[in-house]
Amino acid sequence: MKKIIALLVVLMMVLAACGPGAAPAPAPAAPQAPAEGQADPAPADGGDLTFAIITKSAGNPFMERMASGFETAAAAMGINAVVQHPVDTTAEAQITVINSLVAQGVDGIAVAANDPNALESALQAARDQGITIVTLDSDTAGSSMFVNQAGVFEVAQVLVDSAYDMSGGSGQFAVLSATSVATNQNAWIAAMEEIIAGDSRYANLEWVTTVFGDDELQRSFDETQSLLINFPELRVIVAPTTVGIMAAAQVVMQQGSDVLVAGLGLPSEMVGLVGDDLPCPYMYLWNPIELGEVAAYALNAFKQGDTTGDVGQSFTAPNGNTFTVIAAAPEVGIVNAQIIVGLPFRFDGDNIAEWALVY
Ligand code: RAM
Repeated sequence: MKKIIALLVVLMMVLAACGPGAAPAPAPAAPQAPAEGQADPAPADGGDLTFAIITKSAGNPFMERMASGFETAAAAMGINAVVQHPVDTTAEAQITVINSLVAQGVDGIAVAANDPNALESALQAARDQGITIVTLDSDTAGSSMFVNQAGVFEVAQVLVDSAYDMSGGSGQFAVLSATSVATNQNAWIAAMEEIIAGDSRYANLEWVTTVFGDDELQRSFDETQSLLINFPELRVIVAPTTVGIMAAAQVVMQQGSDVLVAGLGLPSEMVGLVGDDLPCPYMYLWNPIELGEVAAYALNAFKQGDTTGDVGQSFTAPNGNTFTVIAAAPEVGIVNAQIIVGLPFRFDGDNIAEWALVY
């Protein structure tokens, strides 16, 4: 009997080691339920705080995962959460939501900004009411801290290297981005330009154009089709957006094109499109659920006086991770001091199916 139990224990350990959590470092953390018996890190005031998250837009599964992480972390801290998905990826749609949250008197807002500047006065009005503002995913003026999913240059480097590798080191590639004013995509694009200009290894890559699908599926389909028509020599499409990469990979697949697709994709949307002999040999992302969680932790760190958002400060989140505030990077459009959640993680034919179950 003892032998059978010992065997079962070993079997369980092996199975656990094979799960997504054992993916090669740096693996994005899988969402975790709070351990039983673990005290809730309830806010000092007894838990009557309300935090809101404003995503880039409705209908984007990446944004939905991010919002769910925010809700889960807020609930674990005893904080009420409000989720707002604006009608489209515009600043106007977000300003409407910000104004209504100010009227409701929430205590904190985390926003994935659709514009680098246009939200500033609405956010300032919120701050004048004592509402704490952090940005996540995409930064904007008017926030106290940017919760950055991964270092800008780390993301740009994997995008450039994907283009280099998938093109065989030379030839044409194009970028299919989100909106033309999206801070996060523009930061990665600016950093890609710098990386390519600064290394002769990339001298034979030709970046033919950057087009914008506005994180709308139809627009991204249309832009991909135009790329395939306008650039018959194109080798790679790099899409630094989960909406864009899925649209591009689907079009390439439907048309039987040889163009390869690289970029940032949500595993659950990219199953069947990522892997050997598929349009996207591999792609990168981070854990959107964890990103939302960390934004809730950051808002609470402000409320509890654990940080004022000044560069050099550190705070430890309820998940045990310590975040250190680092400087803004205005040269790539990140105007607020920031904390970095993790690193881009690679998904390929070997791990896409298991990660698709997580996010
Ligand atoms: C899309 C959005 C989001 C970005 C991801 C990678 O869902 O544009 O802002 O971070 O892609």
